Amino acid sequence: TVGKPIQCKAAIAWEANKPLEVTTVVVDPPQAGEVRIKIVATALCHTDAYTLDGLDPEGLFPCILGHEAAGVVESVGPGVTSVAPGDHVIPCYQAYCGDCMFCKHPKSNLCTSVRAFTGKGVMKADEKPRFHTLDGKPLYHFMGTSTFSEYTVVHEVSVAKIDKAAPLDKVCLLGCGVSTGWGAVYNTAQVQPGTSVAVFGLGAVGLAVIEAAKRAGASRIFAVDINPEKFEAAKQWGATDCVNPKDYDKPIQQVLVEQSPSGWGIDYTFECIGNVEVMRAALECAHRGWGESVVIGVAAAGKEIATRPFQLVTGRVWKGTAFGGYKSRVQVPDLVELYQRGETKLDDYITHTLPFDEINKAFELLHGGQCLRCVLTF
Ligand code: NAD
Ligand code: AHE
Ligand code: ZN
Repeated sequence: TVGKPIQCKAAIAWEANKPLEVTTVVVDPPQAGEVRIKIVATALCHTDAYTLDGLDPEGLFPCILGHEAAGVVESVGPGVTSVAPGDHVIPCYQAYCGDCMFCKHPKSNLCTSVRAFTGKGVMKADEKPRFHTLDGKPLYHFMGTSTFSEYTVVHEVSVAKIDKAAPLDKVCLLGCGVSTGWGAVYNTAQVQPGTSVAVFGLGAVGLAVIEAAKRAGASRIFAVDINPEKFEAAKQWGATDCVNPKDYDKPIQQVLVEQSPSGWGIDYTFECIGNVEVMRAALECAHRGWGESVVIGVAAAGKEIATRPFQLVTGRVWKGTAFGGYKSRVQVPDLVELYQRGETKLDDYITHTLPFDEINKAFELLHGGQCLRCVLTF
C-alpha cells in the first residue's frame, strides 16, 4: 500500500538571515529505502544557526532545517527492513549503510551512501525533496534530516532505532552536539588517563568534550571562552582551569603553553567554536612532540586555517571530526543506553524548552550566550 501525503506544521527557512515561517507543509510518503518519522522533540544546534545565517557553502533555500531530534516512525517505504512503524528513532545526519568503503573502515564514519543527495537537499530515489508548500513549491531537505517539521522523510541509512523507554525530549540531543563532543574525545583523540586537555568554546559541544575528557581520566582540563559566564558550567562539568583570552595581552596559545603541566603544551586540544584563528591557537598550544588538536567547529564559507609547518614538523597533529567519529546507526543506540544507565550529564545540557511554534525565539536564545540547548516539542 502506498502512503498518503501528510499536511503538518513545519518551520520554513525561506532565505538566509530571515526568521523561519511556522506554517503548514505537505510531506510526501516515503519512497523505496525511506522512512517517514513523526518528530516528537527537536533541539537547535549552532550549525542550524550557521546555515540560516548564510555561512554554509552547502546551504540551500527554501529549506527545512534541523538535525538534532528524536521521534517515532510513522511509515516506511518499500524495501525498508531495519525499522517499522511505531519504532522510536533518532535521525542521523551522518548516515551509516554498513556497506561502503567508509562504513567498512574502522577509522571512519563518513558513509557515502546518500551524502551527495543530502548535500543537495533531495532524496536519493528520485533526486527530489519530499517537502512542499500547500501550493506545491518544493522545499529542500537539510543534512538529510530536516527535523524542524512535525513529520520528515529520511533515508533508512540515516535512522537509528533506539529503546522505546528512552525519553525522546532528552535523547534528541544525542543526534548531534553532545555525541560529537563525547566522540571527539573517545574516538578521534582517544584521550588517555593522566593527560592534559584544552577545550576552546564552552557551548554544548565544548562541555561534552569536558564531560568525556573527565570520564577518560584527563588530570587537567583547561576550559577556554571569551564569555566568563561559561566558566561555572565548565567547572561543574569537570574543568580544572578556566581561561579567558581577554584577560591576557599575549596570544592564548602562549598562555596555555606556559600554564600547561609540562611547560611544553597540552596533550589534546579541541576547537568547539568554528573560528579559524582559534583553530590555529588550539593547534599551536598542543604539546611539542605529540600533542593532538581536533577541529570540531564548523567555519564559514571561504575561511581557511593556517599555521607554520614547523608546528607539525615538531610533532603536533591536526585532526577533525564529524559526529565524533561515531558510526551512527550502530552506536547511537549505545549512547542512549549509556544515558539510561544514568552515566551522563545529558539532561544538564537542556537549559531551555519551548513549544515548536516559538522556534524563532529559540534561535535568539542560541545566539544569546545563556543557552546550551533549547528543546522544542510539537
Ligand atoms: P555554541 O555557540 O553554543 O558555543 C560556542 C562557544 O564559543 C560559546 O560559548 C562562545 O562564547 C565561545 N566563543 C566564541 N568565540 C570565541 C573565541 N574567540 N574564543 C573562545 N571562545 C569563543 O556552539 P555549539 O552548539 O557548542 O557548537 C560549537 C561548534 O561546533 C559550532 O561551530 C558547530 O557548528 C560545531 N559542530 C560541529 C559538529 C561536528 O560534527 N564537527 C557537530 C556539532 C556542532
Ligand atoms: N556543509 C558545510 C560543512 C558543515 C559541516 O562540516 N558539518 C559537520 C556537521 S555539523 C553538525 O552540527 C559534518 O559532519 N560535516 C561532514 C559532512 O559530511 O557534512 C560545508 O563546508 O560544506
Ligand atoms: Zn549539530
